[in-house]
Amino acid sequence: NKKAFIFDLDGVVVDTAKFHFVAWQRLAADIGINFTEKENEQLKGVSRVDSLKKILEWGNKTLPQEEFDQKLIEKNNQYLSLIEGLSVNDILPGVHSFLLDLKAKSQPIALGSASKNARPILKKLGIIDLFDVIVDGTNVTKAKPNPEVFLSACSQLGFKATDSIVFEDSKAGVQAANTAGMISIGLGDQTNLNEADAVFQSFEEMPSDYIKTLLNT
Ligand code: B16
Ligand code: MG
Repeated sequence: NKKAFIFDLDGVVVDTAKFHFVAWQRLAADIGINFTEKENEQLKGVSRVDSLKKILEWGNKTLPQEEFDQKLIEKNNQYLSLIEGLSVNDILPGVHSFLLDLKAKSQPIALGSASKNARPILKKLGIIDLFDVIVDGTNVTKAKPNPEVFLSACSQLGFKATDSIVFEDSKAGVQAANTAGMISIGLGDQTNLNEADAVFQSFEEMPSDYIKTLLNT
């Protein structure tokens, strides 16, 4: 019995949200916008371009196209310097053993992330080889909650959407999985992720035989 196991990256495999936050906050401050942690929550799973659009909207500012593009480059450079030191120790609790358990059971594993930095991050974490398929911000055109990223991952693995399970920390990502007809497992805050089929605070909170449960759904 096999299923396609599809993982979001930021907030599921690794806690990069705090680095995105710092980088966006510096950028916002530069253009005179006060950017809060609560607003950052709404940028989870949202692409880089759309994130900047939202920040400008919240701050009631506009930027000429050239400056907009320049700001995106600055934000990413800032972000890349913040994640420079990422290592195996930054994998979120319970994720590594969960992935290894799936491997031991010969279950297919994919990444479904909006990030354009997904591959270098997985390399830094030392787990890129555990993923059979990687779909990230460099491969998709439609951002979550559009299901493109997850549908592409499951079809590349050769599975039907209804035989796929998505692990997500963002509302938009849970909605994408649901729209695709996949099983959605939320990681994080129950209130924010109430549309998911199941929610856990972290992988450590999952019952030890949860993979078995998922394989029988
Ligand atoms: P980048 P995920 C998303 O990754 C992040 O949650 C989101 O905050 C970020 O803006 C987006 O990737 C784009 O990332 O700037 O690295 O291309 O959660 O879909 O893995
Ligand atoms: Mg995420």
